[in-house]
Amino acid sequence: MSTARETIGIGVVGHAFMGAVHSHAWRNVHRFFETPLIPRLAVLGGRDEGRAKAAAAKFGWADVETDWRALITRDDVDLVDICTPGDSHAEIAIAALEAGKHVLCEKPLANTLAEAEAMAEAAAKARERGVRSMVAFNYRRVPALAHARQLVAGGALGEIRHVRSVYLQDWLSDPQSPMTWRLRKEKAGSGALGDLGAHIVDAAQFVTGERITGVSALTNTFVPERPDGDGGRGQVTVDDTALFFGRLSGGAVAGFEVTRYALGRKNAMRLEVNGSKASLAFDFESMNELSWYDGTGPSTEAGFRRILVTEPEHPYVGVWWPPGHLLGYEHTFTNEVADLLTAIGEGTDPEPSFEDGLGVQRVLDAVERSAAEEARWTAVAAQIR
Ligand code: SOE
Repeated sequence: MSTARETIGIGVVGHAFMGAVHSHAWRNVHRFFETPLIPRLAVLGGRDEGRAKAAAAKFGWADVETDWRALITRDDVDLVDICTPGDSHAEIAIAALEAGKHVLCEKPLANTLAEAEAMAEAAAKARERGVRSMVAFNYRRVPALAHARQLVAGGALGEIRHVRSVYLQDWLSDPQSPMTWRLRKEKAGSGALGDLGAHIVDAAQFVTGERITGVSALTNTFVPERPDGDGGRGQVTVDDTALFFGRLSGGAVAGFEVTRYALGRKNAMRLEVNGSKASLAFDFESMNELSWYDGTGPSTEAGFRRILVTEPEHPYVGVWWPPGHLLGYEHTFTNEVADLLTAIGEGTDPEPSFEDGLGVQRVLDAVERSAAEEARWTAVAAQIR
């Protein structure tokens, strides 16, 4: 491996689940990918100094800051990675971009459409100064989904007719499960819709290369209050589930369902695309596989077959393990930051951009407006670029 690669100072804000998985990615990425830049784990941000220090020691960060404002202006930080709840994304991202720092921001891009618009505008201005930004839709970096996109783009499916995607979890099924920030609108923006729906909207648009142009939606909150952990009860102010269908710009129809109440489904992020020549299907719980049906051959030999997406020719796989030696959730983040470092090093725009994140936000916003009027058909405004 080359020793001449430059380093880039990283500052991560937040050290819970996403902070941990991003830390893992930053630590390892250059050991597998020949990225033009090597991350320097400069500083980890967290409001509680003791907890931030413990996390920094565990994940290998050189220093901590308890105030994100101090973190984003440090000279040893070139890139700010935002792993906080959605209520702080816009403020941190815009300030970091204005301070000349590249930004990676967890999904969904923001809690509101107005915030997402402001972020996309700040990203466009920063781009003119060579400052890059990316929203962290990590499922784009699952090799099987990246491969699915290539198959669609290469015409292997023919004309796309149906897209169906669900994202099912079950961690809220027990009404006694306690409150968390994810159930408070002021913190999380929305519930299953923003947390899980953002992923499948992005995945559907990414794999098909098309845009959702309108939706009709229903949402529901099954358990309106939960134990707050202090002996009291807290109000759940977000959706527990969202169900919506829509049209794609290429003429296909699409159906989506997200929930945190599908008992037995732990992280079932699924996508199926049916075209005029073939169908493909993906399930994150078997993330190294794609199901593939070729509709062009003799019907007597037709049937779904399993493609094990672990060949070195498949996207991202070549730097990892030999065929059949499976990848996991954490690899998607390492693949993601590899793409980001490559774009920054080469002076190109990483994807998905904040504009892409805004596009997803527009769909989520249309879903909420439609659901507020019991599934009224609601158009999704076109992208700004
Ligand atoms: C929780 O529902 C969660 O961690 C999401 O926030 C992530 O984006 C998803 O990858 C797994 O589930």
